[in-house]
Amino acid sequence: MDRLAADRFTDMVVNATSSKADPRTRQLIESGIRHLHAFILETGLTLDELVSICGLLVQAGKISSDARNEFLLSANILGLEVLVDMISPNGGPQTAILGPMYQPAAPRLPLGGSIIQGDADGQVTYMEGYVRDASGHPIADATLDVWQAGTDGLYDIQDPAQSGTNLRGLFTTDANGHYAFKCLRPTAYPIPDDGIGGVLLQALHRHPMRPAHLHLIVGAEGKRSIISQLYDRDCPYIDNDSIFAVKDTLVLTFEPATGRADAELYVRYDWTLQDA
Ligand code: MBD
Ligand code: FE
Repeated sequence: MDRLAADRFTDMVVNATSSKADPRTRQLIESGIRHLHAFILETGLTLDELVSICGLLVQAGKISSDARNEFLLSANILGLEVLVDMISPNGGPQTAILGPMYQPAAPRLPLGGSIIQGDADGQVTYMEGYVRDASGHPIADATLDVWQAGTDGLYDIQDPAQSGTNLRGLFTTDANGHYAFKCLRPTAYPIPDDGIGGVLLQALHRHPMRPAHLHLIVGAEGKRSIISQLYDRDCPYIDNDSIFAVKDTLVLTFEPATGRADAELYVRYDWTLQDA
Protein backbone atom coordinates (compact mmCIF):
# COMPACT_ATOMS: atom_id res chain seq x y z
CA MET A 1 0.00 0.00 0.00
CA ASP A 2 1.23 3.49 -0.86
CA ARG A 3 0.95 5.30 2.47
CA LEU A 4 1.65 8.71 0.99
CA ALA A 5 -1.09 8.30 -1.61
CA ALA A 6 -3.50 7.20 1.12
CA ASP A 7 -2.68 10.29 3.20
CA ARG A 8 -3.13 12.53 0.16
CA PHE A 9 -6.48 10.85 -0.48
CA THR A 10 -7.63 11.53 3.10
CA ASP A 11 -6.65 15.21 2.70
CA MET A 12 -8.56 15.34 -0.58
CA VAL A 13 -11.75 14.04 1.06
CA VAL A 14 -11.40 16.45 3.99
CA ASN A 15 -10.64 19.38 1.70
CA ALA A 16 -13.81 18.73 -0.30
CA THR A 17 -15.73 20.42 2.54
CA SER A 18 -17.03 23.86 1.63
CA SER A 19 -15.98 26.80 3.82
CA LYS A 20 -19.70 27.56 4.03
CA ALA A 21 -20.22 24.51 6.25
CA ASP A 22 -21.04 25.22 9.90
CA PRO A 23 -17.63 25.30 11.71
CA ARG A 24 -18.43 22.83 14.51
CA THR A 25 -20.18 20.41 12.13
CA ARG A 26 -17.18 20.67 9.84
CA GLN A 27 -14.74 19.99 12.68
CA LEU A 28 -16.70 16.93 13.84
CA ILE A 29 -17.07 15.40 10.38
CA GLU A 30 -13.52 16.16 9.24
CA SER A 31 -12.02 14.72 12.40
CA GLY A 32 -14.33 11.72 12.05
CA ILE A 33 -13.14 11.20 8.45
CA ARG A 34 -9.47 11.37 9.50
CA HIS A 35 -9.94 8.88 12.34
CA LEU A 36 -11.98 6.48 10.22
CA HIS A 37 -9.44 6.61 7.39
CA ALA A 38 -6.65 5.99 9.92
CA PHE A 39 -8.68 3.05 11.31
CA ILE A 40 -8.87 1.51 7.83
CA LEU A 41 -5.11 1.94 7.29
CA GLU A 42 -4.26 0.58 10.75
CA THR A 43 -6.47 -2.49 10.49
CA GLY A 44 -6.20 -3.14 6.76
CA LEU A 45 -10.00 -3.27 6.65
CA THR A 46 -11.40 -5.49 3.88
CA LEU A 47 -14.46 -4.87 1.70
CA ASP A 48 -16.31 -7.73 3.41
CA GLU A 49 -15.61 -6.17 6.80
CA LEU A 50 -16.73 -2.70 5.67
CA VAL A 51 -19.96 -4.11 4.24
CA SER A 52 -20.58 -6.11 7.41
CA ILE A 53 -20.05 -3.05 9.66
CA CYS A 54 -22.55 -1.13 7.52
CA GLY A 55 -24.93 -4.10 7.80
CA LEU A 56 -24.69 -3.91 11.60
CA LEU A 57 -25.62 -0.22 11.43
CA VAL A 58 -28.64 -1.10 9.26
CA GLN A 59 -29.72 -3.65 11.90
CA ALA A 60 -29.25 -1.07 14.65
CA GLY A 61 -31.48 1.30 12.73
CA LYS A 62 -34.17 -1.32 12.23
CA ILE A 63 -34.35 -2.25 15.91
CA SER A 64 -34.32 1.39 17.08
CA SER A 65 -37.51 3.37 17.79
CA ASP A 66 -38.68 6.32 19.93
CA ALA A 67 -38.36 3.99 22.90
CA ARG A 68 -35.14 2.26 21.90
CA ASN A 69 -31.85 3.82 20.84
CA GLU A 70 -29.56 0.99 19.79
CA PHE A 71 -26.88 3.47 18.70
CA LEU A 72 -26.60 5.08 22.14
CA LEU A 73 -26.57 1.61 23.70
CA SER A 74 -23.72 0.59 21.40
CA ALA A 75 -21.92 3.86 22.16
CA ASN A 76 -22.22 2.94 25.84
CA ILE A 77 -20.79 -0.54 25.27
CA LEU A 78 -17.78 1.15 23.62
CA GLY A 79 -17.33 3.63 26.52
CA LEU A 80 -18.18 6.68 24.40
CA GLU A 81 -20.71 8.35 26.72
CA VAL A 82 -18.54 7.84 29.82
CA LEU A 83 -15.67 9.57 28.02
CA VAL A 84 -17.97 12.44 27.00
CA ASP A 85 -19.02 12.84 30.67
CA MET A 86 -15.35 12.71 31.73
CA ILE A 87 -14.37 15.65 29.51
CA SER A 88 -17.62 17.63 29.83
CA PRO A 89 -17.47 21.06 31.53
CA ASN A 90 -20.78 20.01 33.12
CA GLY A 91 -19.21 16.82 34.48
CA GLY A 92 -18.21 16.43 38.11
CA PRO A 93 -18.13 13.98 41.00
CA GLN A 94 -21.94 13.74 41.00
CA THR A 95 -22.54 13.32 37.27
CA ALA A 96 -22.98 10.10 35.32
CA ILE A 97 -24.20 9.16 31.87
CA LEU A 98 -27.79 9.53 30.68
CA GLY A 99 -28.06 6.17 28.93
CA PRO A 100 -30.76 5.13 26.47
CA MET A 101 -33.67 4.64 28.91
CA TYR A 102 -34.57 8.25 29.72
CA GLN A 103 -38.02 9.52 28.71
CA PRO A 104 -38.97 13.14 29.35
CA ALA A 105 -42.43 12.14 30.53
CA ALA A 106 -42.19 11.25 34.21
CA PRO A 107 -45.37 11.96 36.22
CA ARG A 108 -45.19 14.80 38.78
CA LEU A 109 -45.39 13.35 42.28
CA PRO A 110 -45.65 14.92 45.74
CA LEU A 111 -42.69 14.84 48.13
CA GLY A 112 -42.40 11.38 49.65
CA GLY A 113 -44.46 9.89 46.80
CA SER A 114 -43.68 6.57 45.20
CA ILE A 115 -42.54 5.93 41.63
CA ILE A 116 -43.76 2.34 41.95
CA GLN A 117 -47.08 1.84 40.11
CA GLY A 118 -49.02 -1.24 41.16
CA ASP A 119 -47.67 -4.14 43.17
CA ALA A 120 -43.91 -4.36 43.21
CA ASP A 121 -42.03 -7.52 44.05
CA GLY A 122 -38.92 -5.61 45.08
CA GLN A 123 -37.75 -3.89 48.26
CA VAL A 124 -39.35 -0.47 48.70
CA THR A 125 -36.69 2.14 49.48
CA TYR A 126 -37.22 5.59 50.97
CA MET A 127 -34.71 8.02 49.55
CA GLU A 128 -34.20 11.56 50.73
CA GLY A 129 -31.73 14.40 50.95
CA TYR A 130 -31.12 18.05 50.19
CA VAL A 131 -30.34 20.06 47.09
CA ARG A 132 -27.99 22.97 47.78
CA ASP A 133 -26.04 25.58 45.86
CA ALA A 134 -22.24 25.85 45.84
CA SER A 135 -22.26 27.93 49.07
CA GLY A 136 -24.39 25.34 50.83
CA HIS A 137 -27.68 27.24 50.73
CA PRO A 138 -30.78 25.10 50.17
CA ILE A 139 -32.42 25.34 46.76
CA ALA A 140 -36.22 25.40 46.80
CA ASP A 141 -38.16 24.19 43.74
CA ALA A 142 -35.25 22.13 42.46
CA THR A 143 -36.51 19.23 40.34
CA LEU A 144 -35.49 15.59 40.50
CA ASP A 145 -36.44 13.46 37.52
CA VAL A 146 -36.01 9.82 38.56
CA TRP A 147 -36.19 6.56 36.59
CA GLN A 148 -35.21 2.95 37.15
CA ALA A 149 -35.71 -0.59 35.83
CA GLY A 150 -38.13 -3.05 37.43
CA THR A 151 -36.98 -6.11 39.33
CA ASP A 152 -37.61 -8.08 36.11
CA GLY A 153 -34.65 -6.17 34.67
CA LEU A 154 -36.72 -4.07 32.27
CA TYR A 155 -37.55 -0.38 32.06
CA ASP A 156 -41.21 0.46 31.36
CA ILE A 157 -40.37 1.34 27.74
CA GLN A 158 -38.98 -2.17 27.19
CA ASP A 159 -41.80 -3.99 28.89
CA PRO A 160 -45.43 -4.20 27.68
CA ALA A 161 -46.34 -5.66 31.11
CA GLN A 162 -45.49 -2.38 32.89
CA SER A 163 -47.69 0.70 32.76
CA GLY A 164 -46.39 3.54 30.56
CA THR A 165 -44.60 5.55 33.23
CA ASN A 166 -43.88 2.89 35.85
CA LEU A 167 -40.78 3.61 37.95
CA ARG A 168 -40.49 7.20 36.77
CA GLY A 169 -41.26 10.32 38.78
CA LEU A 170 -40.66 14.06 38.89
CA PHE A 171 -40.21 15.65 42.34
CA THR A 172 -39.68 19.21 43.53
CA THR A 173 -37.77 20.27 46.64
CA ASP A 174 -39.52 22.18 49.44
CA ALA A 175 -38.42 25.53 50.90
CA ASN A 176 -35.59 23.78 52.80
CA GLY A 177 -34.23 22.16 49.64
CA HIS A 178 -35.48 18.82 50.92
CA TYR A 179 -36.58 16.02 48.60
CA ALA A 180 -37.93 12.55 49.33
CA PHE A 181 -39.40 9.71 47.31
CA LYS A 182 -39.98 5.98 47.34
CA CYS A 183 -38.46 3.71 44.73
CA LEU A 184 -37.40 0.08 44.44
CA ARG A 185 -34.05 -1.07 45.67
CA PRO A 186 -32.43 -1.23 42.24
CA THR A 187 -31.33 -4.64 41.00
CA ALA A 188 -28.59 -5.65 38.58
CA TYR A 189 -29.90 -6.21 35.07
CA PRO A 190 -28.63 -7.13 31.58
CA ILE A 191 -28.62 -4.34 29.00
CA PRO A 192 -30.65 -5.36 25.93
CA ASP A 193 -28.54 -7.88 24.03
CA ASP A 194 -30.93 -8.83 21.22
CA GLY A 195 -29.63 -6.11 18.88
CA ILE A 196 -26.16 -5.05 17.77
CA GLY A 197 -25.28 -4.31 21.38
CA GLY A 198 -25.54 -8.05 21.90
CA VAL A 199 -23.51 -8.76 18.76
CA LEU A 200 -20.73 -6.52 20.07
CA LEU A 201 -20.79 -8.03 23.56
CA GLN A 202 -20.71 -11.56 22.16
CA ALA A 203 -17.92 -10.81 19.71
CA LEU A 204 -15.85 -9.44 22.61
CA HIS A 205 -16.86 -12.22 25.04
CA ARG A 206 -18.24 -9.64 27.45
CA HIS A 207 -21.21 -9.93 29.81
CA PRO A 208 -24.26 -7.60 29.55
CA MET A 209 -24.81 -6.88 33.28
CA ARG A 210 -25.14 -3.39 34.70
CA PRO A 211 -24.81 -2.98 38.47
CA ALA A 212 -28.02 -2.01 40.30
CA HIS A 213 -28.66 1.68 39.68
CA LEU A 214 -31.18 4.48 39.92
CA HIS A 215 -31.14 7.34 37.38
CA LEU A 216 -31.74 10.99 38.24
CA ILE A 217 -31.56 14.41 36.63
CA VAL A 218 -31.36 17.13 39.28
CA GLY A 219 -31.93 20.69 38.13
CA ALA A 220 -32.94 24.17 39.28
CA GLU A 221 -33.46 27.62 37.79
CA GLY A 222 -30.12 29.25 36.98
CA LYS A 223 -28.11 26.11 37.89
CA ARG A 224 -26.35 23.49 35.83
CA SER A 225 -28.35 20.27 35.78
CA ILE A 226 -26.73 17.12 37.08
CA ILE A 227 -27.40 13.94 35.10
CA SER A 228 -26.60 11.09 37.46
CA GLN A 229 -26.92 7.49 38.55
CA LEU A 230 -26.75 6.12 42.08
CA TYR A 231 -25.46 2.64 42.81
CA ASP A 232 -25.90 -0.01 45.50
CA ARG A 233 -22.62 -0.86 47.26
CA ASP A 234 -23.77 -4.46 47.87
CA CYS A 235 -24.41 -5.25 44.20
CA PRO A 236 -22.07 -8.00 42.94
CA TYR A 237 -21.55 -6.10 39.65
CA ILE A 238 -20.48 -2.84 41.31
CA ASP A 239 -16.87 -3.31 40.09
CA ASN A 240 -17.84 -4.92 36.79
CA ASP A 241 -20.22 -2.64 34.90
CA SER A 242 -20.76 -3.70 31.26
CA ILE A 243 -20.64 -0.03 30.25
CA PHE A 244 -17.95 1.26 32.68
CA ALA A 245 -20.13 3.99 34.21
CA VAL A 246 -19.72 3.53 38.01
CA LYS A 247 -18.10 6.35 40.01
CA ASP A 248 -17.08 5.90 43.68
CA THR A 249 -18.84 9.15 44.60
CA LEU A 250 -22.18 7.70 43.46
CA VAL A 251 -22.07 4.39 45.38
CA LEU A 252 -24.51 4.28 48.31
CA THR A 253 -25.25 1.97 51.22
CA PHE A 254 -28.89 0.94 51.46
CA GLU A 255 -29.79 0.65 55.15
CA PRO A 256 -32.82 -0.80 56.94
CA ALA A 257 -35.54 1.86 57.20
CA THR A 258 -36.02 1.77 60.95
CA GLY A 259 -39.36 3.13 62.15
CA ARG A 260 -40.90 3.47 58.68
CA ALA A 261 -44.02 1.49 57.86
CA ASP A 262 -43.94 2.38 54.16
CA ALA A 263 -40.42 1.28 53.24
CA GLU A 264 -37.99 -1.55 53.93
CA LEU A 265 -34.79 0.33 53.11
CA TYR A 266 -33.47 3.85 53.52
CA VAL A 267 -30.90 5.84 51.65
CA ARG A 268 -29.78 9.45 51.86
CA TYR A 269 -27.92 11.55 49.31
CA ASP A 270 -27.40 15.31 48.93
CA TRP A 271 -26.79 17.27 45.74
CA THR A 272 -24.76 20.40 45.07
CA LEU A 273 -25.73 22.41 41.99
CA GLN A 274 -23.27 24.86 40.45
CA ASP A 275 -24.38 28.17 38.91
CA ALA A 276 -25.15 27.91 35.22
C1 MBD B 1 -28.96 1.33 30.94
O1 MBD B 1 -29.97 1.04 31.77
C2 MBD B 1 -28.19 2.38 31.28
O2 MBD B 1 -28.47 3.03 32.40
C3 MBD B 1 -27.13 2.77 30.47
C4 MBD B 1 -26.29 3.93 30.87
C5 MBD B 1 -26.87 2.08 29.31
C6 MBD B 1 -27.64 1.00 28.98
C7 MBD B 1 -28.70 0.63 29.77
FE1 FE C 1 -30.15 2.34 33.39
